[in-house]
Amino acid sequence: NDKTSGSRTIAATHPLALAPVASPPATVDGFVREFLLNLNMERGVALSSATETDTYMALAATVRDYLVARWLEDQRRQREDQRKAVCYLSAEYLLGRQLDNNLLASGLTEIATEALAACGIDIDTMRAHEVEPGLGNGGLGRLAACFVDSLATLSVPSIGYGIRYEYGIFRQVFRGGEQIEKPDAWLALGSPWEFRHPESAQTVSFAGHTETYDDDGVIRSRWVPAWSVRAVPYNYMVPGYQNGRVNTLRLWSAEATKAFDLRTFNSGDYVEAVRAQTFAENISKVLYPEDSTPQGKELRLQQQYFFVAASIADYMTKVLPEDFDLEDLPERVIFQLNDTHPVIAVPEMMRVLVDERKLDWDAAWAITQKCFAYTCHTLLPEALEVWSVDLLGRLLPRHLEIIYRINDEFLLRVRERFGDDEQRLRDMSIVSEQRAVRMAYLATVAGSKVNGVAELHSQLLRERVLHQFDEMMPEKFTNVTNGVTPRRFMRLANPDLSELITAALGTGWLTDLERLRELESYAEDPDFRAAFASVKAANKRRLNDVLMKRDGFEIADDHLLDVMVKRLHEYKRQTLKLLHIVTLYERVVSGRVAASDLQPRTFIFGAKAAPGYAMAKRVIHLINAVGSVVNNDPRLEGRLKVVFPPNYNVTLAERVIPAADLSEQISLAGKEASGTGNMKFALNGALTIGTDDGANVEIRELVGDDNFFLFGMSEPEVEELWAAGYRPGEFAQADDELRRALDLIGSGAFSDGDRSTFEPVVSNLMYDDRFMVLADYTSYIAAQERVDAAYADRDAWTRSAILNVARTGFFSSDRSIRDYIDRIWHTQPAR
Ligand code: NTF
Repeated sequence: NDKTSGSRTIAATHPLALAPVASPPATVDGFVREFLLNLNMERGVALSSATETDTYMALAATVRDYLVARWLEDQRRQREDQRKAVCYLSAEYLLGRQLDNNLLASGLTEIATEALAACGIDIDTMRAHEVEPGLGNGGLGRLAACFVDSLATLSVPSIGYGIRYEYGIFRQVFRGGEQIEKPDAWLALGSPWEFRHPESAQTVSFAGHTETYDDDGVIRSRWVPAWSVRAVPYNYMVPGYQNGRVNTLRLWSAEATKAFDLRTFNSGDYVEAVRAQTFAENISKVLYPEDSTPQGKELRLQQQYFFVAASIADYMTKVLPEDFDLEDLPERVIFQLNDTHPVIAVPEMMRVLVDERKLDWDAAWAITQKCFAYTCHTLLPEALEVWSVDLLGRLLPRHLEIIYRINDEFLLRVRERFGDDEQRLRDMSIVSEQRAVRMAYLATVAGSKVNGVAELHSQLLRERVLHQFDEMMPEKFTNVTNGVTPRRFMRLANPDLSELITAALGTGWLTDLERLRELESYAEDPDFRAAFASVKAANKRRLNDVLMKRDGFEIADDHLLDVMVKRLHEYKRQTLKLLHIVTLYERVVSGRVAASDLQPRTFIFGAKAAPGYAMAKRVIHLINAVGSVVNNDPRLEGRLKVVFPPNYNVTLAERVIPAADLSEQISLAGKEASGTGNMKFALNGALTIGTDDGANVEIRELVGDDNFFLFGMSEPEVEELWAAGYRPGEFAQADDELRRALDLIGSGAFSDGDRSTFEPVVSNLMYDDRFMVLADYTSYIAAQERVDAAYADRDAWTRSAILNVARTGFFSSDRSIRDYIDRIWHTQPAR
């Protein structure tokens, strides 16, 4: 096992063997031939007897074949040029389906469509056959996926490192309106996009103890671990958009080590050896389904260390040349920490440099500090990861020692700078008084830069969450506003709009999204508006077809499509949206408003709740309960519909977002770090109703107040109300309709008269309401009335929608990556 074949040099003489095999010809004939080769030679089946899985696998392999030569060439060049590279460390990559994206990137969509048709295969069936890899929870994981797309499109030498979870985010089903979680066996039929490389496996160790030893007169520490697992890499190609560039995403899978087996076999316990195997494989078994609220579970820490230790070892031993001078490491690589999940990489790098490479501590620390940068994705204090000293000491004893030393030296610097301010020292200590390691602090101390993900978020990070760190080292703090890839979320998700834009602007805008500005003048052109409106209408019909087939839901043509899709979390305030729906319903059933006076609306929800998050699950139940009452009450004359398709994922997002008229971004100001769904909606011509939170602030500034429905308290107003003592009941007293809506829910109207089912939701709002739903209700309802009024003038609405598209090119993830390069990474594109 130790004798890998990966690093030996092969002296080839045949001219054909001197370079990678050329890509198959990019013609229909070439594609058909390659496809049949894969089907016959790899799958071992004839076209006449092939199943859908056979043809899908052969198709994927064919697309792969077109990309491989470029991929190998890019790797060769990087070895030759050794340009500074980005190692993006992320515990999540929410990739979405691969086939269409890879066809688009390689410019093969038309050829493949024709080639398959000539083989009697409908390419749409193939698209639908793919199970999306759901290796992420929500925004954070999807952002990582957008970033690897942009990194490749901008030809940035980079590797994405992560975990190949055997089970991704759970599949959500509803039973009696309640969420049930089902395992996501996305690998059941195998994944055609990956290359497994067992010969490049890394060993990752855990537990045991540390000791000192005399190394030729130098006293050194070393770690004597108790057990280890093998980290086996699976490589995925990440093609840039039609630029011939192919980057690598390397996801690690845990397997049992031979050494481990041997030890147990020696003790004669066969069953124990097999159990050990399962134990090892558990590490990459399943994605933790918590979003914005970490689980302090041991297995979770194992996952984190597992993937960063493997990634650092991979980079240091396989990517770096052998004789590399480690002092130059910061000129060669930057490890970007995607939130705190990979922060254990910091002490791991120190361990490698000090214990293994035998650098002295100060030199190692100087290098490490320059090689890491940290992105924070939250403001919720409960979302900042901490690990108990006990757990760390048990699982990673050497890392705990290193963390203590980093902390000691840091606190010395704090003392030097601020004097013996004991309170400050306690506040800033990486290890808290509760004997917990604050991973965000460790990342801030270690990283060369710390960035938030939207202007407001970065500002609040500096002013609140990391205020004392900002006082001490303001030069570390910066902002990089999030972005989304226009390839997936415009070109693929909204082909008709893309065509309309290309007809107006020509090509090139997909990689230069600020060019959407040129659409501003088209907003004044009635013909263009008509064309834009008919694209939206077609997208609604397409969504109708998808939802009809998927869940039996109908989307009426003349309804305003009002969409709230995102994880279920109290701070995001799905209950505020619900209170709006219940208010409209109550107005009609109480006779205060005639159904015929309602603007017809369909409310779409998509949301998964963390399986252990009871309140979030109850809200899901309530949405479904309100839906089944509202959808079936004849008094509404079909003018309000609630549609909650289960299992919202990237694939469904690609259908829902292009059809939306109204985008709901209604978190309490100061709670949503950025949001990225908000960007996708605006870029697809939905108007936003939103608070001044996260990237909403920047969206509103760009599109203008006339094209955005702002409501709710600002972040300073939120703070002020908290400080004054927030009593939600007072808001219910002050607004008659709010009280009626709450009473209706509490009365059991949506639970067959059972008052207890949703009582916890109502009393939580009345007596606790951490996220101030009731305080923002009145302003929200008023804003919704402005929405109805605006929608009544459909042409003016369309004009606003076009201006949303025209003015939000800023939110391309290409721009985000350029900002990372300018402000943090300082890398150059590949040759
Ligand atoms: C999420 N953070 C934030 O809640 C979103 O506002 C943001 O758009 C995305 O990150 C991407 O930056 C998290 O999921 C976590 F884990 F950090 F809380």
